[in-house]
Amino acid sequence: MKKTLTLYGWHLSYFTGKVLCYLRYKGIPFTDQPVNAYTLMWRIKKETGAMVMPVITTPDGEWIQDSTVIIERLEAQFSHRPVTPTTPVQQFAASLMEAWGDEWWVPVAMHTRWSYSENYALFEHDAGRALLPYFPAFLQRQVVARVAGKLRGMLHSVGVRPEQFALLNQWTGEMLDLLDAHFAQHDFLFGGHPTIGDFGLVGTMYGHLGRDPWPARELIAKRPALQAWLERMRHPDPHNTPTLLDGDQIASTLAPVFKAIFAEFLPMLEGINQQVKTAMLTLPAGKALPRVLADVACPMGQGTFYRGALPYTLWMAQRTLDIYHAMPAHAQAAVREWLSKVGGSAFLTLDIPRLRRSGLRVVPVTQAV
Ligand SMILES: N[C@@H](CCC(=O)N[C@@H](CS)C(=O)NCC(=O)O)C(=O)O
Repeated sequence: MKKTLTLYGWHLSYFTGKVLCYLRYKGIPFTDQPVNAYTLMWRIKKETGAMVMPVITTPDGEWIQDSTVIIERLEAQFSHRPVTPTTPVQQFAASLMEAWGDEWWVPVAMHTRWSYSENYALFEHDAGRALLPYFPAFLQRQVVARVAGKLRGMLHSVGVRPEQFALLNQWTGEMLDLLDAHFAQHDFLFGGHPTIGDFGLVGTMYGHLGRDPWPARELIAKRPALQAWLERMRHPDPHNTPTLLDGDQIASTLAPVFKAIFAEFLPMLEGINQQVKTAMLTLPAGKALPRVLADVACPMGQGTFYRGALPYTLWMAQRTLDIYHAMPAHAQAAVREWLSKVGGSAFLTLDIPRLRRSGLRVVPVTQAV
């Protein structure tokens, strides 16, 4: 039998949902393998350095971790139905949306899953069967309870704190309304087919908002255009040959979304960057930064939201900046012009120390003198 690519992950998982929707859209043959306890805790740990999902194995036996890297690698190999726009503003905006979808939305997903107890039955069922297939249900329940305990233990750090629930709920409702209004006019973020920006955004929407019963009913089903987009992301049409918006345009319905990104996500990146620079003063050369630093305060809607600063998030922003710096001058000018219209000029002034990814962490790259 011809060997295919294998995706190790759970449909419950944020970043597995992202890669799953990508693989389906591209029509790349793959085995959808719910990751079990042995593979997660032993094999993946050994091969990638982190106990994390998703991971893919290639037919050559290579293990690749990190949804962004997985998609980048597969894009280089499978050139049909590309998910990176070819025009500068859309390309830059799609990369930024990937970073925002991956990183900013994590507290929303964690809150809507763990603050509503009716979601637990699905988690217990799916995670139990995945972790310990063929084991008795009572053992599956026990092991899932430990995993759930670990995930609940991360809630405070990502900002899911009771005193912030009202702000988080309000922000989520307003942002989902903006996205619903956009998808009422356009099939995907930048036009007729999904781009890397849509795959970033679907991380939150696939497993957490779209499958968990409370948010699926209370947040998604009430917004039919958003729900229809999610359905297109879940079950892509294999035959359509769509295009993005003409003339490198960004739909006007996304203007308020990008304004929020620059008013909220950008200050978070600046706050993380300050902390990273301070931490680097005492970091031995070649060592990874801690996965989480101290709290960072970020504007969110009408309020201020506090969450742990993840240096990894800067690595995602660095990728977007790299795209800009690799562009020819006329393309950079087009990006700058768009940024100035959506309040994002300061994004280009982010002065991030060069970072290399290592699993879920990042390592400052020591400059040769
Ligand atoms: N940046 C990574 C993040 C992967 C990630 O956070 N995966 C979650 C599940 S959705 C996980 O395994 N977390 C374990 C942990 O944080 O220790 C990616 O894009 O793949």
